[in-house]
Amino acid sequence: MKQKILDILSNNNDYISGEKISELLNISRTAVWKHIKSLKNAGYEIVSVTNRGYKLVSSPDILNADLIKSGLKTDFIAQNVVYYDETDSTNTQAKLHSDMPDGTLFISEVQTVGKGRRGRSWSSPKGSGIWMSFLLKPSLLPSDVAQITLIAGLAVCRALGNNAKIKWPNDIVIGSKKVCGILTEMSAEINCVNYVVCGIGINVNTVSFDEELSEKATSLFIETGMHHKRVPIVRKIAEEFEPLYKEFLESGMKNIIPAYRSECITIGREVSVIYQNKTINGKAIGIDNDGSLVVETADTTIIVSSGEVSVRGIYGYV
Ligand code: BT5
Repeated sequence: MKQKILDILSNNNDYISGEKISELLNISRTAVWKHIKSLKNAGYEIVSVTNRGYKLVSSPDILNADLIKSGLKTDFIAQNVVYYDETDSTNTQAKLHSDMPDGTLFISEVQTVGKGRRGRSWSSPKGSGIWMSFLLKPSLLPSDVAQITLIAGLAVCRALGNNAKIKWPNDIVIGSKKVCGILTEMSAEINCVNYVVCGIGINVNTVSFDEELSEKATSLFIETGMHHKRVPIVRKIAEEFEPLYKEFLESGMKNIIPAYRSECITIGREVSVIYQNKTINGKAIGIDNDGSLVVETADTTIIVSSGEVSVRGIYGYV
């Protein structure tokens, strides 16, 4: 019932009377008042004016599953949400609960064992970031799964705004620092994918980083000087991700790549590709139609498919 009242208040820009709410929900006005009181206790700022009613002024920055799902414009992405106050890693949890529906979102206030690629760790402090994973069940060949990282990157980039750009394949940067990292994992047989977990970590309101990260990491707060609510960002990512993902499952990357290219800052840069333990220096000259990076070296052109390599700009982190 509390959630229903919240939905009514959220969908109303003006005051709405207690009487109207009690009619809509078929409960007493005292019940309305009690629920409003408990919402206020939970951190919602709701003003009440005699003869006018109630108005929601602001919501607390909590990652509430209902707030994420309510009115979300998706068919299946994040329509089921599993929330943790604390967990080891949302990717690990998604894998443990792979029987949950396609599109399930796992999200946590804090991760104690946040994971990056190849055994690296991901700093996921309490309350200041978005640590989340989508469980996906696509009909894909295992070799095409890495492209989901690219789609998620594009969705995050659009959701973050603030000139966020993609550093191929799995980083989102603002300026020359990393604001988000993506880790896509899968369970597969030789020719078929059982499930995919696409994990997304975003530094939202991080005020400062430990010394080892401060040179290469940034947050939305650091870049904009403003606090950002996390739930609207999570919702926007889900809403941006779903149409891209559907398009990808239907027709591959070809219709997505033009948009991807325009957000990708790696193109045109000198890069150092770490490939099968060898470092190859060259210039990233493009992204081909399946999302691979095209690198021109002194004597040849190599096609580097996502998931195989790390790319570090030779000049600084980007
Ligand atoms: C990544 O790996 O960038 C993938 C990060 C994925 C994190 C999400 S959070 C939700 C889900 N659950 C998980 O357990 N993981 C996913 P990689 O490209 O390997 O980058 C890792 C490197 O980034 C580290 O070695 C650090 O140098 C740096 N790093 C660690 N924490 C960071 C942070 N919060 N912000 C920016 N850089 C960070």
